[in-house]
Amino acid sequence: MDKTALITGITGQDGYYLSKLLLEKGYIVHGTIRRSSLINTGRIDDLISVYKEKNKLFLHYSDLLDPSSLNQLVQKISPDEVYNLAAQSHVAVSFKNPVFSTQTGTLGPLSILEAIKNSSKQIRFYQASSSEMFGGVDNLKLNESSKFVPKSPYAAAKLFAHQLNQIYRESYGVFGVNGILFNHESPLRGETFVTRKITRAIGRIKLGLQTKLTLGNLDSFRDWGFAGDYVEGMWLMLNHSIPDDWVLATGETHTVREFLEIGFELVGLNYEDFVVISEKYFRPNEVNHLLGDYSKANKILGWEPKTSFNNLIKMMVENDLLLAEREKTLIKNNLLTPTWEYST
Ligand code: NDP
Ligand code: GDR
Repeated sequence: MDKTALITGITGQDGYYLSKLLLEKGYIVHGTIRRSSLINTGRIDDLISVYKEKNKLFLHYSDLLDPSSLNQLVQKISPDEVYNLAAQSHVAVSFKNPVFSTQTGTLGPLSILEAIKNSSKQIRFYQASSSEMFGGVDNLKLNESSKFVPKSPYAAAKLFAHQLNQIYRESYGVFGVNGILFNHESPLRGETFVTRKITRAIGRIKLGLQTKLTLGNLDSFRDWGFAGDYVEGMWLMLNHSIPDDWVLATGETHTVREFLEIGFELVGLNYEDFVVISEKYFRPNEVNHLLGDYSKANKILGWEPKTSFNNLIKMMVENDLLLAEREKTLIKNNLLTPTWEYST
């Protein structure tokens, strides 16, 4: 019998890579989508076109703030595995929308855990925990035993869900897994996260569609990997014999400035000629340094990152050069209004 998975946040970056992986493994995948004024399945449209008609992929309206919808889905689908990827995932936005960010980050996983606890089936649960929970207070290599010092509403909500999952594991025997993932990026990364904001700008600047790039703190360090590698780790964790907490990272850290240097060099430009710094993009509290130690996942699950920092940037820049070319053609044919700089 094919396994069944329920994925919240299937329309996000990780939702795409994870559902693709599971569908290719033969899973039946159910995903939750939010009602929005525009159709928001852009990232997964290619999967929908292949797998929906084969009755392998199903989409359901739900929201992390609606426990009844999550409970009904768990009951109706009775999945083997639930991956809770949905979240208001932007750290800077969590300072601006703290209530929504906290409610989605806490009530969502709590509702799912309650539904799983009350199910007669042993449903495995994956919670998308985050390296943001560590707070980057010193320059250590961080692992599963490192101290958590959350520095944003986003991180505090993630830590609540992380600990709640441990509590349900210990109290009720729920098969709850926490994946503490360090930053992972891809050509499908949201365009307001720093890496994608940079590579989108590189493509547009190279093709004359944009003249400058406005950013905040260039000196923070992040351990950046490729999202496609990380979703394999999620699946390995959930299919391990015991539920546990796991760090996925690359074991390398780089500054935003290094990302800029390498990215702009790939198209023969110098980032210093285009980057403008604005207070607008500085956060009330910054996580200065993140570096992960994935040795536990490597030793026990056999997981390791496959994509280097330079190859990740190259993949993203190449994708965004193609997007800029397409955009340029649409503008030339009066099918699109030029936008000089994307900023949110
Ligand atoms: P994205 O922001 O790309 O995707 C988030 C998903 O959550 C989207 O599908 C979004 O829907 C959905 N969503 C947001 N709010 C709600 C809500 N109230 N109810 C239901 N769905 C909602 O994030 P990623 O794919 O990058 O990340 C996946 C998860 O992993 C997130 O929980 C994130 O916090 C966590 N994480 C990510 C890391 C990374 O580097 N990418 C690192 C560590 C953890 P819509 O498309 O409609 O907006
Ligand atoms: P992060 O990712 O906060 O690490 O969270 P983000 O790309 O937003 O920021 C990384 C670093 O870049 C600095 N920065 C800017 N960031 C943004 N977004 N926009 C800017 O203009 C800008 N200029 C500089 C930031 O200050 C920060 O230091 C991501 C998310 O995916 C979370 O959901 C996830 O949990 C963590 O990674 C691990």
